[in-house]
Amino acid sequence: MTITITAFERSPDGGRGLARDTRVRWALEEVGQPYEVRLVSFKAMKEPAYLALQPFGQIPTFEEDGLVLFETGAIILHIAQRHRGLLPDAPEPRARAMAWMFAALNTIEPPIVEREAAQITERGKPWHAERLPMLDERIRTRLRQLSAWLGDRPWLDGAFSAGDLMMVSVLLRLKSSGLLDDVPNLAAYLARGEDRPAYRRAYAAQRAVNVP
Ligand code: GTB
Repeated sequence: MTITITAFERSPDGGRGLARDTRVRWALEEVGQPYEVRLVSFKAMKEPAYLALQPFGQIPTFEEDGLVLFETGAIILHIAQRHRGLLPDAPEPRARAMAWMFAALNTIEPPIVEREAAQITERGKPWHAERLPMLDERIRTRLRQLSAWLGDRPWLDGAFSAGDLMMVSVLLRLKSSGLLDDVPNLAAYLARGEDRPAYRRAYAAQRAVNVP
Protein backbone atom coordinates (compact mmCIF):
# COMPACT_ATOMS: atom_id res chain seq x y z
CA MET A 1 0.00 0.00 0.00
CA THR A 2 1.31 3.46 -0.80
CA ILE A 3 2.62 5.57 2.04
CA THR A 4 1.70 9.25 1.81
CA ILE A 5 3.15 11.94 4.02
CA THR A 6 2.42 15.64 4.12
CA ALA A 7 4.93 18.46 3.92
CA PHE A 8 4.92 22.23 3.54
CA GLU A 9 4.04 23.47 0.08
CA ARG A 10 6.81 25.99 0.76
CA SER A 11 8.93 25.45 3.87
CA PRO A 12 9.85 28.57 5.85
CA ASP A 13 13.44 27.29 6.00
CA GLY A 14 13.78 27.52 2.22
CA GLY A 15 14.79 23.86 1.86
CA ARG A 16 17.42 23.51 4.61
CA GLY A 17 15.74 20.29 5.68
CA LEU A 18 14.71 21.60 9.09
CA ALA A 19 10.96 21.06 8.79
CA ARG A 20 9.88 17.80 10.37
CA ASP A 21 8.89 16.00 7.19
CA THR A 22 12.64 15.50 6.56
CA ARG A 23 13.03 13.10 9.51
CA VAL A 24 10.08 11.01 8.28
CA ARG A 25 11.46 10.98 4.73
CA TRP A 26 14.81 9.89 6.21
CA ALA A 27 13.23 7.02 8.17
CA LEU A 28 11.40 5.81 5.06
CA GLU A 29 14.62 6.00 3.04
CA GLU A 30 16.52 4.04 5.71
CA VAL A 31 14.02 1.17 5.55
CA GLY A 32 13.64 1.34 1.77
CA GLN A 33 9.95 2.20 1.67
CA PRO A 34 8.77 4.34 -1.24
CA TYR A 35 6.42 7.17 -0.35
CA GLU A 36 4.41 9.97 -1.87
CA VAL A 37 4.20 13.50 -0.56
CA ARG A 38 1.11 15.69 -0.45
CA LEU A 39 2.14 19.31 -0.19
CA VAL A 40 -0.07 21.53 1.94
CA SER A 41 -0.36 25.29 2.29
CA PHE A 42 -0.51 27.02 5.69
CA LYS A 43 -4.16 27.80 4.95
CA ALA A 44 -5.08 24.21 4.11
CA MET A 45 -3.34 22.96 7.27
CA LYS A 46 -5.86 24.82 9.42
CA GLU A 47 -8.97 23.62 7.57
CA PRO A 48 -11.26 20.85 8.86
CA ALA A 49 -10.19 18.25 6.29
CA TYR A 50 -6.56 18.53 7.43
CA LEU A 51 -7.42 18.87 11.12
CA ALA A 52 -9.14 15.49 10.84
CA LEU A 53 -5.68 14.05 10.09
CA GLN A 54 -3.59 16.30 12.35
CA PRO A 55 -5.55 17.93 15.18
CA PHE A 56 -2.95 20.70 15.61
CA GLY A 57 -2.80 21.70 11.95
CA GLN A 58 0.87 20.77 11.49
CA ILE A 59 3.00 18.78 9.09
CA PRO A 60 3.92 15.99 8.74
CA THR A 61 1.20 13.34 8.69
CA PHE A 62 1.58 9.72 7.61
CA GLU A 63 -1.09 7.67 5.84
CA GLU A 64 -0.92 4.02 4.85
CA ASP A 65 -3.68 1.56 4.19
CA GLY A 66 -6.29 3.46 6.21
CA LEU A 67 -3.92 4.22 9.10
CA VAL A 68 -3.42 7.93 9.75
CA LEU A 69 -0.67 9.04 12.12
CA PHE A 70 0.66 12.37 13.31
CA GLU A 71 3.60 13.30 15.59
CA THR A 72 6.99 12.44 14.15
CA GLY A 73 7.87 10.34 17.21
CA ALA A 74 4.86 8.10 16.65
CA ILE A 75 5.36 8.01 12.88
CA ILE A 76 9.03 7.03 13.06
CA LEU A 77 8.42 4.48 15.80
CA HIS A 78 5.71 2.94 13.62
CA ILE A 79 8.00 2.81 10.59
CA ALA A 80 10.83 1.35 12.69
CA GLN A 81 8.60 -1.32 14.21
CA ARG A 82 7.11 -2.27 10.89
CA HIS A 83 10.33 -2.51 8.84
CA ARG A 84 13.81 -3.75 9.59
CA GLY A 85 16.73 -1.34 9.76
CA LEU A 86 15.96 1.20 12.46
CA LEU A 87 15.57 -0.86 15.65
CA PRO A 88 17.64 -3.76 16.98
CA ASP A 89 15.86 -7.12 17.22
CA ALA A 90 16.96 -7.91 20.78
CA PRO A 91 14.43 -6.52 23.31
CA GLU A 92 16.83 -4.59 25.53
CA PRO A 93 18.83 -2.75 22.84
CA ARG A 94 15.48 -2.13 21.11
CA ALA A 95 14.08 -0.52 24.26
CA ARG A 96 17.22 1.60 24.63
CA ALA A 97 16.98 2.81 21.03
CA MET A 98 13.40 3.91 21.75
CA ALA A 99 14.63 5.67 24.91
CA TRP A 100 17.01 7.71 22.73
CA MET A 101 14.12 8.66 20.46
CA PHE A 102 12.27 10.00 23.49
CA ALA A 103 15.41 11.71 24.78
CA ALA A 104 15.79 13.53 21.47
CA LEU A 105 12.16 14.66 21.49
CA ASN A 106 11.59 15.30 25.18
CA THR A 107 14.98 16.37 26.55
CA ILE A 108 17.03 17.82 23.70
CA GLU A 109 14.47 19.31 21.32
CA PRO A 110 12.41 21.48 23.74
CA PRO A 111 15.15 23.98 24.67
CA ILE A 112 16.15 24.19 21.00
CA VAL A 113 12.57 24.95 19.97
CA GLU A 114 12.29 27.53 22.77
CA ARG A 115 15.40 29.32 21.53
CA GLU A 116 14.09 29.33 17.95
CA ALA A 117 10.72 30.65 19.07
CA ALA A 118 12.40 33.37 21.13
CA GLN A 119 14.45 34.46 18.14
CA ILE A 120 11.35 34.73 16.00
CA THR A 121 8.81 36.19 18.40
CA GLU A 122 10.89 38.08 20.96
CA ARG A 123 13.44 39.80 18.77
CA GLY A 124 13.14 43.53 19.34
CA LYS A 125 11.87 43.19 22.90
CA PRO A 126 14.11 45.08 25.35
CA TRP A 127 14.80 41.93 27.41
CA HIS A 128 15.60 39.63 24.47
CA ALA A 129 19.36 40.19 24.68
CA GLU A 130 19.34 39.19 28.36
CA ARG A 131 17.15 36.12 27.84
CA LEU A 132 19.08 34.62 24.91
CA PRO A 133 22.21 33.64 26.91
CA MET A 134 19.95 31.86 29.39
CA LEU A 135 18.29 29.90 26.59
CA ASP A 136 21.72 29.14 25.09
CA GLU A 137 22.99 27.86 28.42
CA ARG A 138 20.06 25.46 28.76
CA ILE A 139 20.99 23.98 25.40
CA ARG A 140 24.71 23.94 26.21
CA THR A 141 24.02 21.95 29.39
CA ARG A 142 22.19 19.27 27.39
CA LEU A 143 24.87 19.27 24.69
CA ARG A 144 27.63 18.77 27.26
CA GLN A 145 25.72 15.87 28.80
CA LEU A 146 25.01 14.28 25.44
CA SER A 147 28.62 14.79 24.36
CA ALA A 148 29.85 13.06 27.54
CA TRP A 149 27.60 10.08 26.82
CA LEU A 150 28.61 9.83 23.18
CA GLY A 151 32.33 10.05 23.88
CA ASP A 152 34.03 8.44 20.89
CA ARG A 153 31.14 6.12 20.00
CA PRO A 154 29.93 6.47 16.41
CA TRP A 155 26.25 6.20 17.45
CA LEU A 156 24.39 6.53 20.74
CA ASP A 157 24.00 2.83 21.54
CA GLY A 158 25.58 0.30 19.21
CA ALA A 159 24.48 0.38 15.58
CA PHE A 160 22.70 3.35 14.00
CA SER A 161 19.04 3.33 15.09
CA ALA A 162 15.86 5.38 15.08
CA GLY A 163 17.28 6.98 18.25
CA ASP A 164 20.20 8.37 16.24
CA LEU A 165 17.91 9.39 13.39
CA MET A 166 15.82 11.43 15.78
CA MET A 167 18.79 12.86 17.69
CA VAL A 168 20.60 13.93 14.53
CA SER A 169 17.37 15.45 13.17
CA VAL A 170 16.97 17.51 16.33
CA LEU A 171 20.62 18.60 16.50
CA LEU A 172 20.54 19.71 12.87
CA ARG A 173 18.42 22.62 14.03
CA LEU A 174 21.51 23.97 15.84
CA LYS A 175 23.81 23.87 12.86
CA SER A 176 23.78 27.59 12.21
CA SER A 177 23.73 28.59 15.90
CA GLY A 178 27.42 28.11 16.77
CA LEU A 179 26.37 26.09 19.84
CA LEU A 180 27.89 22.90 18.45
CA ASP A 181 31.35 24.48 18.21
CA ASP A 182 32.17 23.50 21.81
CA VAL A 183 31.18 19.86 21.34
CA PRO A 184 33.25 18.53 18.43
CA ASN A 185 32.18 14.92 18.94
CA LEU A 186 28.54 15.97 18.50
CA ALA A 187 29.41 18.00 15.41
CA ALA A 188 31.11 14.89 14.00
CA TYR A 189 28.10 12.76 15.00
CA LEU A 190 25.86 15.16 13.09
CA ALA A 191 28.12 14.97 10.05
CA ARG A 192 27.99 11.14 10.18
CA GLY A 193 24.20 11.30 10.17
CA GLU A 194 24.11 13.77 7.30
CA ASP A 195 26.50 11.56 5.36
CA ARG A 196 24.17 8.56 5.35
CA PRO A 197 22.86 7.89 1.84
CA ALA A 198 19.28 7.70 3.16
CA TYR A 199 19.61 11.14 4.76
CA ARG A 200 21.06 12.56 1.57
CA ARG A 201 18.10 11.25 -0.44
CA ALA A 202 15.61 12.64 2.09
CA TYR A 203 17.35 16.01 2.12
CA ALA A 204 17.45 16.17 -1.68
CA ALA A 205 13.77 15.28 -1.95
CA GLN A 206 12.62 18.05 0.39
CA ARG A 207 15.01 20.48 -1.26
CA ALA A 208 13.58 19.73 -4.68
CA VAL A 209 10.22 20.96 -3.37
CA ASN A 210 11.59 24.14 -1.86
CA VAL A 211 14.28 25.15 -4.32
CA PRO A 212 12.64 24.42 -7.66
N1 GTB B 1 5.38 17.56 17.64
C1 GTB B 1 5.05 17.65 16.23
C2 GTB B 1 5.75 16.53 15.47
O1 GTB B 1 6.84 16.10 15.90
O2 GTB B 1 5.20 16.04 14.46
C3 GTB B 1 5.47 19.02 15.74
C4 GTB B 1 5.13 19.24 14.29
C5 GTB B 1 5.53 20.64 13.86
O3 GTB B 1 6.05 21.45 14.67
N2 GTB B 1 5.28 20.97 12.61
C6 GTB B 1 5.59 22.29 12.13
C7 GTB B 1 4.33 22.94 11.57
O4 GTB B 1 3.55 22.32 10.90
C8 GTB B 1 6.59 22.18 10.98
S1 GTB B 1 8.14 21.51 11.51
N3 GTB B 1 4.16 24.23 11.87
C9 GTB B 1 3.06 24.99 11.36
C10 GTB B 1 2.10 25.37 12.42
O5 GTB B 1 2.24 24.92 13.57
O6 GTB B 1 1.18 26.13 12.08
C11 GTB B 1 8.76 22.88 12.55
C12 GTB B 1 9.64 23.78 11.77
C13 GTB B 1 9.12 24.74 10.94
C14 GTB B 1 9.97 25.61 10.26
C15 GTB B 1 11.34 25.47 10.43
N4 GTB B 1 12.20 26.38 9.75
O7 GTB B 1 11.75 27.19 8.96
O8 GTB B 1 13.43 26.33 9.99
C16 GTB B 1 11.86 24.50 11.25
C17 GTB B 1 11.00 23.65 11.92
